[in-house]
Amino acid sequence: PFLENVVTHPVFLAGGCDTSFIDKHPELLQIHEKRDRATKILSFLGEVVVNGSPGIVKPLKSAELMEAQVPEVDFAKPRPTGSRDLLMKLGPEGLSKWILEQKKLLLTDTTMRDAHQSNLATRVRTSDLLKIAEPTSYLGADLFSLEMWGGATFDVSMRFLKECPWQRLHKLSELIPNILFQMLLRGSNAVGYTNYPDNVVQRFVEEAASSGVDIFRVFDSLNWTTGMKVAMEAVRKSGKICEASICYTGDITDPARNKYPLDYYVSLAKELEKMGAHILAIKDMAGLLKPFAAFQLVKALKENIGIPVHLHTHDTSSNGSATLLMACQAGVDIVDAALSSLSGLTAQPNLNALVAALHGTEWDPRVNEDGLQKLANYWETVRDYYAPFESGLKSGTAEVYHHEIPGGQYSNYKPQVAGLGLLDRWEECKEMYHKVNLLFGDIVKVTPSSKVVGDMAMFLVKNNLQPEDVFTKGDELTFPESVVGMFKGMLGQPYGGWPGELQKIILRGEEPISCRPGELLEPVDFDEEREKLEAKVGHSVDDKALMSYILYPHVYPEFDKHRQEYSDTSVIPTPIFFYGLEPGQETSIEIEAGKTLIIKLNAIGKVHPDGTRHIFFELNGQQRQVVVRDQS
Ligand code: 3PY
Ligand code: ZN
Repeated sequence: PFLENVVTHPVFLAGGCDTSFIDKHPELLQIHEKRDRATKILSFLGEVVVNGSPGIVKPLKSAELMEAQVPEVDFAKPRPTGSRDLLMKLGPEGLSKWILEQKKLLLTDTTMRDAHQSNLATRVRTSDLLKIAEPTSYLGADLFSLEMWGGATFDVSMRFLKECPWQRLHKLSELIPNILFQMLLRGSNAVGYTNYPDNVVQRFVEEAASSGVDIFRVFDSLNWTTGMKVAMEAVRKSGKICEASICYTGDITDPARNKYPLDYYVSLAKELEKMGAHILAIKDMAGLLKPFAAFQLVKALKENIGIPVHLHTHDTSSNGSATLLMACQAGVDIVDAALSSLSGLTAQPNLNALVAALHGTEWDPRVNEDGLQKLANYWETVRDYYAPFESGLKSGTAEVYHHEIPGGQYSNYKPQVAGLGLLDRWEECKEMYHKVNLLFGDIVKVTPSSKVVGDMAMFLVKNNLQPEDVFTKGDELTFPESVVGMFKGMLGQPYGGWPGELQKIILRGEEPISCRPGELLEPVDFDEEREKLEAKVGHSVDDKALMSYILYPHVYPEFDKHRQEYSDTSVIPTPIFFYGLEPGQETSIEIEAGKTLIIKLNAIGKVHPDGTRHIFFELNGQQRQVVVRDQS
């Protein structure tokens, strides 16, 4: 208010003041900026205190959550060199050869991406990743890679966590410069749920590569290699590692499930090798690859292709560790696992236990076991912060071999089902997922095709329909948009084609496409989109923000609005961010290096007749209040 009074004073406005000292002391204005940020943070905290966090039905008490202990590491010692240093030295082809020469089993730690996507609905926040980043670069230096970006993290970080995914990537790569960073890229769906024009996929890959991603695990949700071409070429062009995936479904050991036999996977792998993959990934997104099947598959792949094989599975059945060990015996080069405290259930098998099991064998990964335990201990405490996002699964379940729901989808499908008021019919929704897969012709189910199966299953349960009803009542039904799009060919072509009669019913006479959807989509005019976005958010945007907007045109502006209203809330500790403060509780928030706000909630005022409340805080010892509308 003081500053406002000064700058609106007639003498000041008439130019009667010598203000040149302000030009010489820019820090004066920074103080104002800092204050402003503090007010915005207080407004956000007031909002959480009064209205809670969106989507959290049963909040925890932040004061009861322990602070996670960051392991002590001697940072004065030089940082150990790691796989990223190797990539710089050898290049992607050289690294691929180096992998093949290793007898030891190489390990990818998925804790920072798929493990929390699968067990905690992708909710792990950047601040929790950053706190453990530097210790990870020392204690995990012998790991082959860290999967820490892509998949659902891009969307969820903006949509729910109000964080910038690019900032996460950038900050992590500064703190962990020695270990390869790996992301999951959904082919022409990039990090979204729909096909994007080719120039968007290309630009996204360029941007991600220059921001710190070293390995791109590319897949197509129907195993349609044509749909992987643009992304794979873009990765190769960026000079990074192109890891192309075969997505595993069905059961090669079950003669009754004969749509996807061993040969199917081997020829797919050969094709991807020809298309320029540096590494082949077996992407077992639902954890359907049983241990003996893993042995057969890996052995056949190693006999038929000349690039390394990297196995990704999920532990939903709790057979995951056995699958990894059998793959190891068959000669797999790299496997994915998660630090013990975030492993298991719908996520990856336990990395620490795997290391212990292989200790002293010919495949001994020779990593810092004690160091990995310390990292796992940190995550054990952090996991408690995210309890409301757990899937509810208490143990492994062989039921996954029946419903085939991917691990990354399971913890999302349940809240979606709950959102439709169908939680009491959860068992039915899982069974319907199975039935819809058969209705669709037994397809590969992974984002986004898995989402379409889920959408259709929920649609049928909600409307009290069975798959057979689609054939008799199809004309009267308004199918979910995602289902119509998929049958139109907008996610590509499934192996064996779509069931013809069903496709006709769903498309109502509209002709499906058989070409690559990207061929039909107009290239995006980036300058035009930038102008649109800048007009929408009222400020200039950089290339990364523009990319976020192009991929998520509705989510990005909401995220930007949050930033303008509340500033960068990713700096707020997770317990406070989700669950707020109790009266009398104090917290400290480092808004930037060396600048900390000490905030205490003093009291929550009564609701005024206009529906607002005053929230009384102490900020660095001074009384402050904010006004919040009570939504209850
Ligand atoms: C994703 O696409 O997010 C996945 O994790 C698929 O398994
Ligand atoms: Zn996965």
